[in-house]
Amino acid sequence: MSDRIVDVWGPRTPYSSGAPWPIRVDQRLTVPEAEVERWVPTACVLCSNGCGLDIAVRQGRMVGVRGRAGDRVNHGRLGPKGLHGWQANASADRLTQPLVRTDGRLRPTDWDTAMDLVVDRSRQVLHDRGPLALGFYTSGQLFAEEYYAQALIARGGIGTPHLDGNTRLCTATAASALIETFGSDGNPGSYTDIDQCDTLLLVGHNVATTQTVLWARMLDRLTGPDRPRLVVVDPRATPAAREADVHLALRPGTNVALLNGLLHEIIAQGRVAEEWVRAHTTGYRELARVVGEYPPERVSRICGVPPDAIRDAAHLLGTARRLVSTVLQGVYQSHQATAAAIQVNNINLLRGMIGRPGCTVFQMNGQPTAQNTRETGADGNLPGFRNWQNPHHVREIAEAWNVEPSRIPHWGPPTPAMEILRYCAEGSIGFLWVTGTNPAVSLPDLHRVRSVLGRGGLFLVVSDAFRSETAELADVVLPTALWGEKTGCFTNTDRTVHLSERAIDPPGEARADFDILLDYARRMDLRDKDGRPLLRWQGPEEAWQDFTALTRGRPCDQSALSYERLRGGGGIQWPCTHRAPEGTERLYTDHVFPTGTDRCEDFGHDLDTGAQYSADEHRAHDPAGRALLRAAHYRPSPDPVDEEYPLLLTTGRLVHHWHTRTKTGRVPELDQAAPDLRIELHPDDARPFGITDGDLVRVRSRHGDIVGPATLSGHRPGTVFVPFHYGYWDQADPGRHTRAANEVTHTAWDPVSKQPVFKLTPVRLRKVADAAVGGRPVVISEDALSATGGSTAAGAAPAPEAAPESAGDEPR
Ligand SMILES: Nc1nc2c(c(=O)[nH]1)N[C@H]1C(S)=C(S)[C@@H](COP(=O)(O)OP(=O)(O)OC[C@H]3O[C@@H](n4cnc5c(=O)[nH]c(N)nc54)[C@H](O)[C@@H]3O)O[C@H]1N2
Ligand SMILES: Nc1nc2c(c(=O)[nH]1)N[C@H]1C(S)=C(S)[C@@H](COP(=O)(O)OP(=O)(O)OC[C@H]3O[C@@H](n4cnc5c(=O)[nH]c(N)nc54)[C@H](O)[C@@H]3O)O[C@H]1N2
Ligand code: SF4
Ligand SMILES: [Mo]
Repeated sequence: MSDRIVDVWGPRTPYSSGAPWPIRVDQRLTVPEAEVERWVPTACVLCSNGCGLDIAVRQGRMVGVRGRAGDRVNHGRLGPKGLHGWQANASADRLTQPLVRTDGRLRPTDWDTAMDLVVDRSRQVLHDRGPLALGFYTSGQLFAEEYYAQALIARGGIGTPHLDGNTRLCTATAASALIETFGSDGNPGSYTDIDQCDTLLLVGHNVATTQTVLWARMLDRLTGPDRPRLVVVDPRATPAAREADVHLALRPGTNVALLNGLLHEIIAQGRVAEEWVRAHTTGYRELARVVGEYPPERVSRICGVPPDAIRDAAHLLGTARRLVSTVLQGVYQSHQATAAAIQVNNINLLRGMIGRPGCTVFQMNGQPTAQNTRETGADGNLPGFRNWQNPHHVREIAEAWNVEPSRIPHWGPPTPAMEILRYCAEGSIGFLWVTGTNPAVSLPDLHRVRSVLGRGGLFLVVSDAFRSETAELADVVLPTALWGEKTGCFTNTDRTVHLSERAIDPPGEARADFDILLDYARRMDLRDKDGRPLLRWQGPEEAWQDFTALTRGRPCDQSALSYERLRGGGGIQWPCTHRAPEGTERLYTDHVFPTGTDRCEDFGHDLDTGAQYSADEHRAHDPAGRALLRAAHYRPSPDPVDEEYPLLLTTGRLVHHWHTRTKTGRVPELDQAAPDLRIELHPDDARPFGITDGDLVRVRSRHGDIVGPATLSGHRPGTVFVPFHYGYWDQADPGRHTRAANEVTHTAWDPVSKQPVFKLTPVRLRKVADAAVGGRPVVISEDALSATGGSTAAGAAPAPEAAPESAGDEPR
């Protein structure tokens, strides 16, 4: 039996550049293999890596999983969540009946009663106040067919722009960064680029923890014969940072300065691929002018890293022959999210390292199906990566849906999640349907979120498989099927699409979201302009056919990607067309980008203010197929530390838990590995308060506070880290709100992507109790795990010391 609880990445299978990543099949069964009746193909939905796996079924129950040896993503491997997470499906406390609030309490009822109530309220609000009074807040964890149904219902049926996903909290910046640089969403590269690169740059991406199988792939290269060089930009000494040649442990919130510094040095060291840049990009002169103001000494003062470390890192990037860069939440959940993410694109572009084997940037996804939320138009854009400001694009959708173009809201951009919440707070939205997300734990500033979602004038519908903290606030709770209990497709970070087949039945009366949405559309009597039902599908396959037909000719063209093709295979990368029926490994191999005014997904934004450019502004400088080098100056966080709140809180993830733990908290192996909140402090910050390991401490911000045991494993003085996984559903007193990281965070977002800032909250500390008295035990910490992370190859330099925090002439 594989143990990925402690041995998170499993045994090393080193390989060299260009060789195939060796196969290693990870499997976990709770019955003898001979007793397995069926293996049902799917992929893992516990992160954006999308590892191919088969579900073992016996007597109508899941009894295990096995990584698929032939899958292009994982070559058989599974991580801790992939191997164990499926057990949550069988928890005794799954929702099996709809619940409706009567006399202040949620009580079980039948589907007709619940759906009638949902539909009556929708109609009443629609009739009395119009489509703008209805909102939909969805997920990055449903299937493409389900999002497409939501997009059709909200944008084509009801006619509201208020549809967004929790992808707004997750990878809105990935989409923005790709669109602003390349004209369209969709990662250019392929995981096979990791097999071929000679240099890796990880920016704000704790890959060893959050995409364990991807890290296993990187680690197998790092322990192989021709080790790639590794540069890590992260304030914390993550497992990847400990393997790095250069670890730039920057002050949180200073990404733009640091990346400008790297660009400055790449230019100063004469490492620009000048001819390529001239032929395939625009904006070099302005970029060079701006980054010219970021010599290493200045950057060092802003970011708190030694100037030589910046030079060393730039030297590695500048001498790379094949560079893969990755970006995730350390960038996306910061105040200059899009501006910073774009600078990583710029590094690859200045080096001409895009659209070639071993050369790419990954603006990473987090959730398993976030890419589909974006492709189907269930978040801030229109289906098929279409531009809401392009009348031709709107007409294409209107024709496919057979509705008037005026029905589809396109007078302004689709509403981002934080704005939907604001409309709920102000009362202009009176009906909100939440599917597949738990905002009462995952949104910033939970005091506000609870009061908004619990507001009397808001009718709240929640579709979930469990009675989450958000479900507790609902007027109607609809019990849903989970992964493994329904069929649909989803797409990972490197554009690999998998078909996930139903393996078992959902418990009780739980239903697939797809079926619930179809039922809603039918009961709402949503019709096209000829009076025919708007959603005419019998099952998800027909929805998939319609959706993929609508992608024809767009960058995410999946018009040849049928269920049939997806069956039995190892995942197929889009674009998948009749000309490329096997899929497409890499985008932009001809170095032509979808940036033209008539083709692009968006006309772009001012990176400082977020102001949207118009078609005319875009056309005046039509990049016509060139990638855009966009420059940005560093701006200090608008919410800086001060004497009262002298430390910076950054929040994020632990390896054993998934988000608000509705799944992983119900799997004993995962739960026991990390049973409770822990507050990671640097010993220097703990000392003045007499705080030692395990002591109970309070972390307070201007917005709220939390209490938990300290662990003195912090790497950077002045930085506190707290995982955001722990809410209240499994607490003895769920009304005591002192555990979720988002009690402390505040409402602020990136001006371009509108993604909330979760990584930068000024806080102060206080000791509450000694470990012996009130502290709770800290079980498996990630530091203990990293000991198993393979050897550091010879030649790897030690991580440089951080510069003292007090140094610096820069405003903070
Ligand atoms: N185990 C596990 N895996 C997951 C998930 C999970 O919940 N659990 N969730 C999935 C999802 S949806 C997502 S979005 C991904 C997120 O995956 P990651 O982005 O890798 O994870 P995070 O822990 O949110 O943050 C990443 C890193 O950002 C660093 N950071 C903080 N501030 C800064 C800064 O100013 N600059 C830089 N450069 N770095 C900074 C933090 O120290 C942290 O190590 O993980 C996915 N995988
Ligand atoms: N402080 C802080 N906050 C953060 C972050 C951070 O780093 N720090 N990260 C942000 C990010 S990147 C993300 S992605 C979010 C994640 O935040 P959430 O989206 O709130 O996280 P989950 O716990 O995954 O919630 C998913 C819900 O959907 C349910 N569910 C699962 N499958 C299905 C299904 O098929 N159908 C339906 N209807 N329901 C289903 C689950 O039971 C669960 O209640 O959190 C964000 N919040
Ligand atoms: S890396 Fe992600 S997709 Fe792969 S097994 Fe782990 S959680 Fe699942
Ligand atoms: Mo995410």
